[in-house]
Amino acid sequence: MEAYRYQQLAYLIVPIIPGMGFFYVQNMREKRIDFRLYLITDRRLFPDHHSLLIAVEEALKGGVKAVQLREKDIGTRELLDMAYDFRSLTDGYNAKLFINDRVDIALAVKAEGVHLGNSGMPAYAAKKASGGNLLIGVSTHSLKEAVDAEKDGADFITLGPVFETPSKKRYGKPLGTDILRKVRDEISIPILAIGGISTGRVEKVLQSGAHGIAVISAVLTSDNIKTITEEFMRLLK
Ligand code: TZP
Repeated sequence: MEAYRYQQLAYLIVPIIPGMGFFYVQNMREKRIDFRLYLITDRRLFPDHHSLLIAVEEALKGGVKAVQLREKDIGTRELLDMAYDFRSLTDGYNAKLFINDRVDIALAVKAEGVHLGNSGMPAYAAKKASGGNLLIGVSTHSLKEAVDAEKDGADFITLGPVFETPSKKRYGKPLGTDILRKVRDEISIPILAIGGISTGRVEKVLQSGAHGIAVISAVLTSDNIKTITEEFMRLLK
């Protein structure tokens, strides 16, 4: 929490130091959580990798600026190939790329960040391993996990499932929206609400303290991915 506060203070102070300010702020800007819609992949929704790429490109056309490649059950070579493809794609739309769990792959493809599960590598270790060059997102499912993630040096968290999700069993019982406020009161890093988020639920989660949302199915199973992404972007402005 402290580190985040100093970082926010630096954004205000550094620009007024003549000369050095520009480069410092340029560098820091890269590290900000400047997105409110975080699109997470699930290749099982598609017949093949290529169809997933096409779907994600539609979302990029609709304005999404942060994509997490979350393909847990494939080998390193295949994941690396996918990550390179996603890097080229996201680069073309000036969007950030996050790789789930794999700091090595995030570094190899020059992703902006890594997204960690709460039972894998802790944020401080990922930060150290990347020399501070990766943004760190952490998946959390309770107040305690959220507080721990911030203490460990996460730059942002996803918190959920807030609502029932199509894949309910895999992610556990819905937490409801009250948890967002409780967590908001305890931590300073941005919270992205996850789990069953649809366009109709955006307002509620923002009012409850979320900085933004993370989604899989609302975007990737839509008949018009570009349009639904545009709608999310409009609601999250
Ligand atoms: N973690 C908690 S819920 C969830 C993850 C990865 C899945 C969210 O998927 P959807 O389809 O947006 O509900």
